Amino acid sequence: MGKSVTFYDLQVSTGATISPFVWATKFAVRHKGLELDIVEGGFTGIMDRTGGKTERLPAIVDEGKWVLDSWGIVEYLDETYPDAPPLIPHESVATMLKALDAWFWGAAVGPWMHCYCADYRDVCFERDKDYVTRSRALMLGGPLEDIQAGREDRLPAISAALEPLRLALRSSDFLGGNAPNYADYRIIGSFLWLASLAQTPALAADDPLRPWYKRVCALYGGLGEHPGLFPIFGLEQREGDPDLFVREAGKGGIFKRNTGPASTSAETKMIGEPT
Ligand SMILES: N[C@@H](CCC(=O)N[C@@H](CS)C(=O)NCC(=O)O)C(=O)O
Repeated sequence: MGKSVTFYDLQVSTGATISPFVWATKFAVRHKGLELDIVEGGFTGIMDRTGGKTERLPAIVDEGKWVLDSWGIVEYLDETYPDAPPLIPHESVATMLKALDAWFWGAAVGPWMHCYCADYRDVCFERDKDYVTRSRALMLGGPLEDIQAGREDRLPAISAALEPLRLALRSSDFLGGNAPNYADYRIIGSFLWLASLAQTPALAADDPLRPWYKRVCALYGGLGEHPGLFPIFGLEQREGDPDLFVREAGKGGIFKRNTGPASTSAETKMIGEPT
């Protein structure tokens, strides 16, 4: 057993972690070769559990030092353990990940929250339900059942919007290339947030993201394979729904490599020669 850090978890009644920030950080700690010494708990009592150190999780304690905030913890881990594989191998990864993560929250996490907010409350510990109902209704601007209603009409378009991620992961095992880095952990954190609560799947059974999802979940002895998680793949396309994903691999833009006129002649035939 290697060195461990004290890790303040945020769980639901199945015992699974719910927060995308906490999930990402669990993977980050394990990436550094450290073990997780979990302090269990749900949404209420965070201040009590942490001795007044924080209202939000994740938080870790390493050799007596408290470190707060998912991004703060990643910076701390890379600074403190420079000999272990880097989470952010180059500053460009941090910059691009911030763009990717912001896109993903706007395209998926926010819209999914509006599709799953009652499931989110229902999966919480009994003692957390009043607080979660109240706080999430304020966050989302209405009763959770009303906001979640009609989700079957919204889920297909959310799935379709994830094409940029599919394009990248069709030709790469990980967002980190041939090995995972913090980009993978950050994005899988949001998928696992969904898996911790979803009572109906959000993505097609044959979604091209599925092999990557399985690959990342299997890391570190199956860190993302908690038995309390629900299936997120299995959404069926109904008549009138948009395609849940694009079936053929990327053809345009960055994926359409110019190797000389033979590679562009068909297109030239269609659009005509420059005059
Ligand atoms: N910026 C923080 C955000 C953490 C955060 O918002 N955590 C949420 C869970 S997703 C939390 O602790 N919520 C407690 C609550 O809702 O009372 C980070 O990256 O760690």
